[in-house]
Amino acid sequence: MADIKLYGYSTSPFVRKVAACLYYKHLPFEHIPVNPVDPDRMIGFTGGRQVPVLAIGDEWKLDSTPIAIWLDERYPERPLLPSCPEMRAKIMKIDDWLNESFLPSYFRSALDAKKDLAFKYRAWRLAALVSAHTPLPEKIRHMWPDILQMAPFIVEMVSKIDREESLQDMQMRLGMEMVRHLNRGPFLGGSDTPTLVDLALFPQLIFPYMAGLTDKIPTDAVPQLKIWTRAVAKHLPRNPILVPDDFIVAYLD
Ligand SMILES: N[C@@H](CCC(=O)N[C@@H](CS)C(=O)NCC(=O)O)C(=O)O
Repeated sequence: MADIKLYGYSTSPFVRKVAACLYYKHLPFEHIPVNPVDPDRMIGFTGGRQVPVLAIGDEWKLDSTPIAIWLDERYPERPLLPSCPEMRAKIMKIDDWLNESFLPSYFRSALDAKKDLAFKYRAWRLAALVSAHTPLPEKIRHMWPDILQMAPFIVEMVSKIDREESLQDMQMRLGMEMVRHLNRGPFLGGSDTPTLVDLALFPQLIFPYMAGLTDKIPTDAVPQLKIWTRAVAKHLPRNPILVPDDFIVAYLD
């Protein structure tokens, strides 16, 4: 089998999405950490700064969803997308919601945050997680709260969000949409097996808890979502978030 390499940093939801797809498909891969301050060193060959990048042998691809489609083409076992056209269209629609609304909402909460102590601690923790793989200069780590609020890709991603709606209303709406997408389950879109969208959403929900940014999984307050989280977890390793084990603060019960 060709060597599979996943380039990226664990703090990116799109990188974690691709990692979860690889774990779900039982495909061994090497995680190549990319320093977000100096991405060229590792992914200069792409001509850009965007992660995730997945390389299979001599070929490589950008963009989490096209990467997942490519993985299914190359390795059809344990498909990420259903073969039934109707179900596939449904999953792709949920994936659009994840890519365009749900995941960017996390970047909005960083951008709109007051620079209070709680925000600074979370930002410094994120810097420590990046630094665990690709050491950042101390000065850069200290500046991480400012860097998060200035990063051009974050500013650009958030500029596409309608900020007329308050952050709190947006988070509430997204939570309700998540429950609607779960349908009757057991997996998103009413699928019987996990798909790309479960593997994109799950690491995002558990990352802050496992990596020491929050002390709860907020969706655990909703019984259907708590059941769904544990059902997805059964298909993945105990630590599927690309953070070194000794940085994990809590595991799913
Ligand atoms: N549509 C892309 C989005 C990837 C993305 O936004 N990656 C961010 C990290 S979360 C990135 O590489 N930002 C650095 C940059 O673009 O300069 C995907 O699904 O993979």
